[in-house]
Amino acid sequence: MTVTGHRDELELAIEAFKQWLDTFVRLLPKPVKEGLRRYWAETGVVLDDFVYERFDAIDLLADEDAPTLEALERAIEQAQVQLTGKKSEVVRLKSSIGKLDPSERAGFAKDVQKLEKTIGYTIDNLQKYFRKEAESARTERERIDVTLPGRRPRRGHLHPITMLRERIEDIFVSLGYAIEDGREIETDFYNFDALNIPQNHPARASQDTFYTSDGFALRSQTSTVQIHAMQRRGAPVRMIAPGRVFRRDTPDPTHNPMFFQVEGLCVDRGISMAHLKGTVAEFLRRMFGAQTVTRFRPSYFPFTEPSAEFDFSCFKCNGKGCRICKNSGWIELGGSGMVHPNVLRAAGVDPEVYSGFAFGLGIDRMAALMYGLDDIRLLFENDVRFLEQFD
Ligand code: 2U9
Repeated sequence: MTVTGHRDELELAIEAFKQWLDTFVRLLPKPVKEGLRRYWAETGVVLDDFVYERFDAIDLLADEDAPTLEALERAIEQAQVQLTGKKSEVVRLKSSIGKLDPSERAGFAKDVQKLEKTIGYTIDNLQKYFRKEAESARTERERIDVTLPGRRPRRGHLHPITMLRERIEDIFVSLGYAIEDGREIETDFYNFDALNIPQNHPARASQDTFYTSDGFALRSQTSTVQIHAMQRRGAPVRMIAPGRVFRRDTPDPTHNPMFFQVEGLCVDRGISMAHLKGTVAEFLRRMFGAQTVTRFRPSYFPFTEPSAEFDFSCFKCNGKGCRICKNSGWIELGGSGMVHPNVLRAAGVDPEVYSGFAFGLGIDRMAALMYGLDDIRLLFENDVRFLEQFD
């Protein structure tokens, strides 16, 4: 191999590096170039003149075509491998030094080393800068502004029936009543017989419910809870039993096969109809305001004797007559009466010693009245657009 051949190859390697620089510089948008110049000024690095010269060349790229800082960082990494790696021209030239004529060796080796240093130093410097810039761009992109208002999770709220049940419970707890809960699947005995509704009694039809194949029934009223409680604790008792009940009704705006009730029971020595009237009237005053008047109308229930339905003066018009009370001034709410001696007996309480009153009302019916709903089924559809109005 001739001496000039080696020199040519060295020249070619220098040219290749300059070409790489040219291509690279063309990729740089103006602000990046300016940033790089500032970086050189600040750090005081000195690179070969031909590096600086290339940075003064015109900007060919429109900013929007500019590669990302990450892409530039990757381009430099590739160049490092290509220009200084094991398979690079510089390394090949270095390994050929030994084969040279000894008179050429020292001079050529010096020049190859100089090129190696120039490339290494330049690439190193560029790499440092672009790493730093790409990193701060990443940090900027991923920065979280902790002063921005947060996205607040929407808070839910209780179902309107639950809210109303809790209000009713609070009133009775303050009157000294316990709250009792029970099972929704019952035997015939607790749902009917114990409530003085024997087989073939016509009331079984109006309280028809759902049965399981092995003879259990979905409770049609929460009185079942009160029978259990009296059996367990005996008299005296003061309790309310709120809960879900079932009836074989065809759904319509005022009926649903599943609905909610509250029933109250007070059993003690000497309990009379006066206690019933006073308790229901007090409950309704606390519920609808001190001006509320209550009235009782004779009625019939198998489990109470005597029995009465109760109405209260309309909370909207105060008895004058309006759309809500259908111009009557009164709103019908529930049923009540003195617990039938047969019921006390079935629950293990001696009717010769104790007497008691009981009452019942529908929570959903009450909710429909208070919120002006024209269809109680809305309460059970679980449509959030409906429910969120009761926050
Ligand atoms: C026991 C004995 C008797 C509870 C009573 C009513 C009358 C009544 C209805 C109101 C509207 C049911 O939800 S509704 O359809 N209830 O008319 N409930 S007396 O009597 C009892 C309770 C427990 C041991």
